[in-house]
This record gives sequence, structure tokens and C-alpha cells, in this order.
Amino acid sequence: MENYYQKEIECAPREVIKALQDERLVKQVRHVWDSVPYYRKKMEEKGVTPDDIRSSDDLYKLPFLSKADLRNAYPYGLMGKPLKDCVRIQSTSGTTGKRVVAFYTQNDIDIWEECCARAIMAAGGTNEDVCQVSYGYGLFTGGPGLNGGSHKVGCLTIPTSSGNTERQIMFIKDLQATILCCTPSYAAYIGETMKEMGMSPEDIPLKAGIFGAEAWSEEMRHDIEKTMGIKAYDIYGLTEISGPGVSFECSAQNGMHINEDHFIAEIIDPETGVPLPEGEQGELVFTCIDKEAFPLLRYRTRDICTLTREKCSCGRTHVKMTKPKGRTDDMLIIRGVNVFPSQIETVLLNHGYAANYQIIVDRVNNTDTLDVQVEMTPEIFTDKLSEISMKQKELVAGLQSMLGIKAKVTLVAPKSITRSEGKAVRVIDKRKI
Ligand code: DLL
Repeated sequence: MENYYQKEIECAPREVIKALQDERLVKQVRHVWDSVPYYRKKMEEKGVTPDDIRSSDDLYKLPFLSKADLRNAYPYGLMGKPLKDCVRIQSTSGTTGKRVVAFYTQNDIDIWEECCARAIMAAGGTNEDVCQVSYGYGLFTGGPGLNGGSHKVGCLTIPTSSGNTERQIMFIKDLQATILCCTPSYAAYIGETMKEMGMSPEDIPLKAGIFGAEAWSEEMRHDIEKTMGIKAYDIYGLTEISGPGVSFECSAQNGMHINEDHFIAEIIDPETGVPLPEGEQGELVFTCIDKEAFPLLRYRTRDICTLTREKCSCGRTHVKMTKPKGRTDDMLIIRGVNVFPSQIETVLLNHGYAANYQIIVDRVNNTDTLDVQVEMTPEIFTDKLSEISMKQKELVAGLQSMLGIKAKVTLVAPKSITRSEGKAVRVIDKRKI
């Protein structure tokens, strides 16, 4: 039986959600106009006033916000409430440029945690579950968000944070954790360590995993499900919009329902900014319609995906987004061809490798080079050069048919690529160094 945290709104008819969005958007635009001079100026430059926004059909008239605006307005320039009304900040794990600092009122935190509670219940969680949160805690939103959601559901929450992998496994086993929340790359690492410790899925009580914060392929989902004996659900979000739980997967496990009572999603052409019809792939844009402290309107996420309103077997009516294929800014342009790391991952996992790989891009004699270093699994491992060369050739052919360009493949020994406890670093682009 499907499990919901707030069934009435999660399964509300489209007209009801649309009416709620219309009402909230009109109010929110007025609030932003009155309290965020930075955005008011952008509206004025575009010749739009709050009177022009009468429903969500008018959304396209509003200006976009982008990461560049966050940088320009850093740290307080996009706040919708005075600091005295805010109770928390969170920040991105970004390693380049200024970090994003997002602000929350208590009401913002409550809504964010409710969104995470919806995700946990959609993955089958109830107050009888023991939920181990192995996302990082602190400035990163993963730990605090899922921790809050787990409390709202009433799960016994184990706030392990990330790292210390053997201890993670000990807690799962000794404290009978039934739900694990962490990045998919960390889940794979925990699974690998379990195997090394001689444990099989039957030795642990886990039944579900809620994995997100980075792009991961269907193939990786299957691998993790098999290694841990669980169902693995995707969860998506970003600090700017609140954190995890902007959207989440249900029992159908084929795309994530966006919490449309709080966020309006659009897909735009990343080049022209023009909104695209349902089903077309493009850049995801969010408008927060009830956030108080950090009320971003038409924020360009740079994540590439499609939206669908096809009826879902779980009964939820909120629009679904596909797994993001990647970000416009991690898309590699190699010899003029667009390459997403997730496409490379799909080829590797389809050939029986695990998701332990690194993509090295460089430019030699004015030509881009793509070198995919992939670890042999213990099952695939061989030290015979002829066999290695044959396996490399198979992967080169697989990559060529997926990407349309030739890559170099280097097979490396098991355990030689550093494991990730948070978001994995898959690409080293030497052209940018
Ligand atoms: O990663 C929030 C989060 C924490 C989501 C825990 C899910 C679980 P940021 O650090 O601000 O926030 O990074 C946001 O990560 O724009 C996407 O590019 C990527 N991302 C997040 N979830 C997914 C996902 C958190 N399920 C950025 N699939 C986003 C693919 C994801 N990419």
C-alpha cells in the first residue's frame, strides 16, 4: 500500500494545485517586489510589475535569477525577511567561486523538513523505521534536511553523518537501521565495504535507501539494490531552493515528484531561455512560491531533465522530473560533442564495471582528449596484458557508440580510485586548470 506524509495535497487534483500555485505566486511576487530591491530592479528592467502577474500563466514574464545573481547579491542581497526573522543558514559544497548562502525562517525549515518527510514516506518509511542519515551534516543541506524529515515521520533517527564506513555498517547492523540516506556514490562504497567484510544483504535489516545530491544512473541503482538487498529511491534538491526534498521518488521509481504546492517548475531552452513544452529536455527552473527568507523566483538550476504529467501509479499528482542527466556546467564539450559523465557511467556499468571511474579531459596539440580510467572489479581483474587490452577495446567501442566520439580507456587496479563519502568527483578537466 502506498505510504504518504500529506496525502491530501500530494494527491490533490491538478486544478486544486494550480489554483494554490496561482494564489501563492501572486502573493509571493508582491512580497519580493516590496522586500527584495535586487529583484525589484530586475523586474523594472524587464518592465514587469506585480500587477502583471495574475496567475502562474504569467510566470514567463518574470526575469530569471542565476548563480551570477547569487554572487552579485552575496550574502544578504536576495533576502525576503530581516535577519532577526531568520533562524538558520545552509551553504553549498561548491569548491569554486563564492559559496551560496541560503537563509531560512522557522517556517521555511518546517516546510523543507515536510518535503523530506514526504520523500521518506514515499520510500515506505513509517514511525516504526530506523533511519540512518549518512549525508554530511553542517552547512551541507543533506544531513540536516533528511534528519528533520526523519523526525517528522517519527523514525528513530541515527545522525551518523558521512565517513567512518565500518562504523556506518556496524550501526546499520547493531541498531537495525531499515532506511539509509546518503549519496549514491557513498551507498556504493558502503556496499563494497560490506562485501569486503564478508557480509551479504541478508546480514543487514535495510529495506530502502534515499540517495541523491549527485547524478547517478539506473545501472548504478540496480547495483546498489542488489548489493544491499534494498529498494533505492532518488531524491533531488538544491541549497538555493531549500535542500533535499524539492522532488523525490515514489514506489514507481521512475522519476521524482516535485512538491508543486511549494515550487513551480519550468523547463527552458538553456540557450534562449524560452519555456519548452512538457516532455522536452532542457534546463530546470524553479520558482519558490511560499519561501520567506530566500524567496528565489525563476531560478535557473543548470540541471538538465524533462518533466511529465503522466498519471503515476502511486496516486500522487505532482509533476515528475526525470533523473537529471547532468548539469549544463558539467557537460563536457569534447571535440565539439556534448558529453555527460552519466552517459559514460551507463556504458561502464553495462559492461559489468562498478561506478569507480574518473574522466580526465585535456587538450593536446589543440585537440581535446578524453581518457576514462576505470577500475577493474575483483571479478573482472586480470594482470594479463592481452586480456586487459581486449577489455579496453570493448569499452572504447561501447563509449564510441554512446557518445559518438573516441575515448581512450585505461583499466586500473581494484581500489586505486579514491572512494567518495559525499559527492563523488568524477571529472578532471585539465583544460580548465
Ligand atoms: O545536493 C541537496 C541534496 C542533498 C539533494 C541530499 C539530495 C540529497 P547542493 O549541494 O546545493 O544541494 O547541490 C545541488 O546537486 O543542482 C544537482 O546538480 C545536484 N543534485 C542534487 N540531487 C540530485 C539528484 C544538494 N538526485 C545540485 N540527481 C543540483 C542528480 C542531483 N543531481
